[in-house]
Amino acid sequence: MNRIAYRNCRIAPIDASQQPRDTVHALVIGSGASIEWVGNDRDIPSDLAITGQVDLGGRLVTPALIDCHTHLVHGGNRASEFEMRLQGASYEQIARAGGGIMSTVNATRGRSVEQLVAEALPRLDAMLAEGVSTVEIKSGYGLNIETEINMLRAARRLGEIRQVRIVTTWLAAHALPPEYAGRADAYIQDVAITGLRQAHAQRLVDTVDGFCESIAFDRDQIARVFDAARAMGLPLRLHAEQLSNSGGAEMAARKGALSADHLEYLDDRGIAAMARAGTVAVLLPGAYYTLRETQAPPVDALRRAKVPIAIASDANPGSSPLTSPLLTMNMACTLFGLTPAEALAGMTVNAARALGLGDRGLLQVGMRGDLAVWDVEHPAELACRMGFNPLWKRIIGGQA
Ligand code: DI6
Ligand code: FE
Repeated sequence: MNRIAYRNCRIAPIDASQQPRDTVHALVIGSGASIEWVGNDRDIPSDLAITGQVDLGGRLVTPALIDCHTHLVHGGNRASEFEMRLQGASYEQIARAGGGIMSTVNATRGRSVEQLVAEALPRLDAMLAEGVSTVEIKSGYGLNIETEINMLRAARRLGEIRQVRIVTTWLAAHALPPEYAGRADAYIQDVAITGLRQAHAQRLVDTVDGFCESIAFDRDQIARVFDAARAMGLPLRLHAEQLSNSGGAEMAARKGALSADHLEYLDDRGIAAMARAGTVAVLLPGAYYTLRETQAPPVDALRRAKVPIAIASDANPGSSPLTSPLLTMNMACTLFGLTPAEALAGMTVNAARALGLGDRGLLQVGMRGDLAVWDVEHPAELACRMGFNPLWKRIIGGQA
């Protein structure tokens, strides 16, 4: 039985009013991968039978980061659309002209699982290098059953070849492919629901998502996918209120969704429904930045309603080519007005909650020993700097 004491560190408080400086902390992690003891370094109980010690040199420790909303697996890139948008084309115009999500679908359909893994790996590695332990990855660039399933196979494979927990999400209701033009209801039935049954039978699906938007699917169509998912016992999330208000967040909350994501156009009804249901608000500043949106999500109203706020990269080739959790935190503060402490909670405890994972995101006894050790004085530095990575070490399940 291994039991490692990680000593001489400072633990970032989730509440920013507490300073991390004064106390020298230690954490003890057993071979069951969970935190068995945490407290003042001087007070480690002598009867804990510690088998090894690691001196963290007074560095700052946070829970390892969690990116709870990504589209990391896909073929190709969309740099040409970046150029088009710089010349004035809008995201919606590009999508309606057959670019956007569909251009990535065309690139993804031709790829094998191995190719999808190889293309996603550098993106995943960029996240891990910044202290990430857990990444959610969605399908949604196949839009046929075979490719949607291949995307989730690739996501599962990534979790086998790197030390990271991958949460997979079925997002076939992401866009309507041209072969179903004018037949969105048939697509929902034939691909989004039938494919979900098949993927679930292969244990490839952890959560189910949809894109509720005028350029994608309406509330009733998404609700049908959600009802099928609920019958399979799968948790729900939703891309909602990103470009307009279509009442998606309210519908998702009523169906008990773990999270509603984007939310720039969320209204009071949606907020109230989310507060009632305990649905997490996942804010995605990378998409807001990339699309140069001007309407920010209603952060103050979410705070007042006590809706938990998570943040995520939304890593995808079009609206958010962002694979840096630290820059995500920076953008959440600068663009949406989160405090650095809210940004950190948004990438740890509240991100875990958005994924329905109760075993991570906090440095408490019983939680997983997933730590990020940083060469910084104060946790606010994590969100303050841009393009600089102060990670010293990632410790996953107690293993450095
Ligand atoms: N909203 C997003 O931000 C991503 N999907 C979605 O529904 C963007 C997908 C893309 O542009 O490729
Ligand atoms: Fe997204």
